[in-house]
Amino acid sequence: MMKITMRWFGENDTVSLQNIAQVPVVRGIVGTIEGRDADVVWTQDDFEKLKQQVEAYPLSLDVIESIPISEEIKKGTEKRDALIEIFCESVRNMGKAGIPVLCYNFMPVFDWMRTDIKFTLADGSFVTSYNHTDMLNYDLSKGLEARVAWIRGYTGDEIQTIMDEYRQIDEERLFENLAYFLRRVVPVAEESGVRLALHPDDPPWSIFGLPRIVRDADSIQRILDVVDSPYNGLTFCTGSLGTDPDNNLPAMIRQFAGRIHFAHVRNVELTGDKSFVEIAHSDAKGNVDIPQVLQALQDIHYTGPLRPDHGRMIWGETGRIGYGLYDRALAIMYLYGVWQGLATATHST
Ligand code: DNO
Repeated sequence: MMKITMRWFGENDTVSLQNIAQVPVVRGIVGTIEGRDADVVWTQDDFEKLKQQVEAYPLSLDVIESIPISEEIKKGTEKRDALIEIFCESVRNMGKAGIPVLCYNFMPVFDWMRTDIKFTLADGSFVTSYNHTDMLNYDLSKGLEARVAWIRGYTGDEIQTIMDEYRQIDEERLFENLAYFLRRVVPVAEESGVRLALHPDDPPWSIFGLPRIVRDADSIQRILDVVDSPYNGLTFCTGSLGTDPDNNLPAMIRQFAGRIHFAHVRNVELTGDKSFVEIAHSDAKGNVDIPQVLQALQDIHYTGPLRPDHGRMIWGETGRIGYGLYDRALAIMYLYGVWQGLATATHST
């Protein structure tokens, strides 16, 4: 059986650990310390404190999502070695605290990106959505307001500076910089007993002209091959990879068996070329066939942590879009039910 977990953002989260502990079948927490800059070491004490909070409930702290990676590392500037060492020190401290999986991403500047963070579905619920034309037409000189994914806002001038700095960084350079990072960090992860789980780019294509390189079976395989160690692993995010109709998710899961250390399960409806809205996990309009995804995870004997990813905001719930309690709890019951059904069907044939 995989281990069902839920993401908890810490004491400021509108969803409490008690709320989470009341969702049947949830056994673990995906934790973080919000607002930490990439030049600060996460101490063993930080991790132990988080662990203690979680373990006050019948829950364990299974994953940290995420320790941020400095833009200097992504750009490969001369400042990167010192910053990689800071990252390594945090990984060592995580290992000392006994937390086994670290989810991280290598997306330049922005984390997950949406053009609308309050899209109303036909059922009246709120979700995030992405429209590629809107992204292309966006006038960056206006700046970008703070969003759920990137906590701070950017002025037009700041954006201009960032774009200038990234001008030299094409996909190949970004890949080389990721490879440089992995060659230094994976050995530390091995020694520390912390499995690295790279999150795919969301969405898995270039935005605002910035390169994105964790997109499909080939690009991911190439990254896993840089250091051929189970500690150089993947977060399998169905919502990110599932926005590209060419990605065959069950086949990718089978291909990456042994390297998937964390699963994010979510559904998206494709609304045009490179455009999508998030929908309920069980919604048949979705491009993600969740039963097939879970079947593939069973086929590779996946026993790691799995969490429902973004849910709809329903029943008047407010808070961090995608991360309310109600729809994620519904998703958990759906995922668990499907998983159990598949497992029983496999055993009885
Ligand atoms: C979105 C999340 C991502 C993820 C990071 C991983 O809700 O799945 O933001 O946390 O990209 O580093």
